[in-house]
Amino acid sequence: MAILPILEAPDPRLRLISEPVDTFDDGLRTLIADMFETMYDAPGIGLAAIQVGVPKRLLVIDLQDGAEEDQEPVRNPRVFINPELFDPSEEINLYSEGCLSVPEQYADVERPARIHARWLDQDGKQHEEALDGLLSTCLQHEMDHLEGILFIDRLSRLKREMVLKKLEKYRRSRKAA
Ligand code: GNR
Ligand code: NI
Repeated sequence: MAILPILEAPDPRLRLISEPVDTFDDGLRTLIADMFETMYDAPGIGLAAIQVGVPKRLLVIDLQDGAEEDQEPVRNPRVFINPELFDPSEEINLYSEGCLSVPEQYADVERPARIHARWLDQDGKQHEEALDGLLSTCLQHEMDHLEGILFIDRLSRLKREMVLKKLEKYRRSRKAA
């Protein structure tokens, strides 16, 4: 297993549209294991393959409930391959999102509160589920990555420019440290 480097904005590879996965082999299983290791190390609750430079329609999520309350996190690793979203709720949710590719920046993003999803697991088996709460938000955020979209693209231009300015400032402080 390996911790992979995470691409950061404005890396142009984050703008690629990812291609469907068509082979379910050991290479795919190794990539999935490395993505989980990279996500847990970051730490984050989701990771799309393009964030580690692989333009495939593959993402991993683990909300790790309890991780922020000083408890042992409860691990629930989930793999989504070639996911499709449908029947979004009219009700909209506001969540302060972050992204490992836009480090240390957070901003409120509006998304449908509930969504239906269809996807394949690492054995190629199909699943379908109705999702809500943070899982719904996180899956929509990850799906955006497959289309080359970052959460900052969903902010007003003013807010996006503020976040990008703060990201530059954070980068300078990180370099100086
Ligand atoms: O770790 C992450 N946290 C998060 C918080 C709110 C909404 C979405 C996310 S996903 C993010 C990890 C990441 O960048 N995934 O692409
Ligand atoms: Ni992200």
